[in-house]
Amino acid sequence: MSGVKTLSEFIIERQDDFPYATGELTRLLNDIVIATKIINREVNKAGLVNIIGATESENIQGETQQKLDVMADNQFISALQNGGEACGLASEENDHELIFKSDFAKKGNYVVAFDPLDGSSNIDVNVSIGTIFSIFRRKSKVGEEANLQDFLQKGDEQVAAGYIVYGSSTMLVYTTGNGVNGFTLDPSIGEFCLSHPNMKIKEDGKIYSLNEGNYPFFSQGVRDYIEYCKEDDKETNRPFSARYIGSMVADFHRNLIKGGIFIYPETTKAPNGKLRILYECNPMAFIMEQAGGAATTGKQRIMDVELTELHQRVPCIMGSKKMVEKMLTFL
Ligand code: AHM
Ligand code: MG
Repeated sequence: MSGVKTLSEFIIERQDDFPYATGELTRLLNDIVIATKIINREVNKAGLVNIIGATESENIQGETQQKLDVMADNQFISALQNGGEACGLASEENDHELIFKSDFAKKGNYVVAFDPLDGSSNIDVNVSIGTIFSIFRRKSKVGEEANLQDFLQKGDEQVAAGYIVYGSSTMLVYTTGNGVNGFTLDPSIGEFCLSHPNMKIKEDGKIYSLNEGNYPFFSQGVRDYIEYCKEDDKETNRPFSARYIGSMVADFHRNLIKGGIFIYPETTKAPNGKLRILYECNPMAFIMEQAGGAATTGKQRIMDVELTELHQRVPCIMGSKKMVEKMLTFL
């Protein structure tokens, strides 16, 4: 396979970049990759088998769970539970953190937070969806059971984060704090192959992505910024293009590649916005900053926010540095 670098080869090659280079994080990333390959397989045949549509249950946030959400969640749980590197996990689909009880798992050094299938409203309509993950070193003692505090760490404490976008091709993008690299799944060999080395977001862009239907519920500052995006001004490349898929992973991925800003602000209906910091905003903020972009709540850097709850929400503004800086002048 000359000229092709697989994700497994790349992870091993970069192992020494990790602050704790014992090979555990490498194995943990590999466990995650296996889960995502299975999820990818299921997502790809979603219309053929009885796996699209809603379940009869809701998650703790009152959202109806889709069958694929639950399938993806289960894939992650079993991959991490059996892997031995993680001592616990937290996910969008589980009300509370899941602490692994086996002696084997208690020796694990890491906890993982994830959104197994992001963009649930797009599942049934064949539009891109994604998976997001975030990895921390535990705070609790190795050998004991993990606890909630292991998950309530600031974004700055992440040791790795990534996402998978199930789109026209399936891509995995991740960082361990040494830049961002992207891999495309080659279905013929079942391997993610390095396709986007050292990803960098443009300093400035001309795409803005937000759910403008919420305009009446936005603050005056956000409304003013939207009006700014639509003004006609050749010198600053305006009007910008509006692009909004409704899958954070897909919107983020496009903006990362083309330059742009992704916004999910607070609204009068949702004073902290919609997106959850632990497994949506923090991992994406880590990737965004590592790619040279910026990620803020509008008031502070996302990765500086203190966490007090597992499913805590924060307003989210991330993308090309100059666009984020410009937006902040309106807020
Ligand atoms: P989900 O995790 O339940 O799918 O919700 C998160 C998604 C994001 O992917 C996306 O950015 C946002 O919700 C879209 O929300 P809205 O439909 O309010 O625009
Ligand atoms: Mg989500």
